[in-house]
Amino acid sequence: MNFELNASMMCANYGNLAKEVEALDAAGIDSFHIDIMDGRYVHNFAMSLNDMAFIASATKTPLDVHLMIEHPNNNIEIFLRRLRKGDTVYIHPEAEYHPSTTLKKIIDAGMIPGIAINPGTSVETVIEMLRVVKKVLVMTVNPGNAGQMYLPYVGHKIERLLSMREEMGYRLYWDGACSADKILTYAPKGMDGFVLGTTLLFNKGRDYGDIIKDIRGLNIQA
Ligand code: S6P
Ligand code: MG
Repeated sequence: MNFELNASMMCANYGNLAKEVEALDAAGIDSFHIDIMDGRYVHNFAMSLNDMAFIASATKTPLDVHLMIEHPNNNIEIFLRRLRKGDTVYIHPEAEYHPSTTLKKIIDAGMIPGIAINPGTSVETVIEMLRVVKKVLVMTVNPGNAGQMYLPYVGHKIERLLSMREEMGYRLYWDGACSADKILTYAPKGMDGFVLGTTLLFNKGRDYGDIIKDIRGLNIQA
């Protein structure tokens, strides 16, 4: 079964970020997930511009940039300028007055446009944008931190997003508390990828390659 595994870089060891990028590349991850926070849209500060730019310079693997910032339209160019064609940029529609204007900037810059949908945000409020974006990041925890518990009420929305993905033409990605049982359940239903953080990938005292091999070897029944 074909699904992507994306490494959540806010969970990486910043003592040697170059080594982390190299080890994750060697492990065969499909993209680097970059959580940018501004301390306003979410209470936390995780990664910022220089972290993203360094990772973009250290690998040829795609970046998925998850902007948890207020009004990204005000300064999205400084991010886009440091990315490569084909990288993905997700915005949170609630963080913007005119999210489709911001999405157009992402498209015009040659990046893949995406929206991130918070646990408390309904499909109805973002439905028009589902036709514009190429990727949807469904948040299964509240944005702001790694290491949180999965919020089960999101399951109903995930089923709806899965059922609409072909007609609307987007790919669907899981972000938050991703465990093996979630991959076993949702990969066969058509989830296109999973962001891996502290739950499955980081701080395990195990080689990333072995962990990724174990995940790809899960007995997933179609
Ligand atoms: C949360 C962020 C996520 C986390 C990731 C961590 O605001 O968008 O990308 O970094 O979910 O994974 P885990 O397994 O620690 O929940
Ligand atoms: Mg994220």
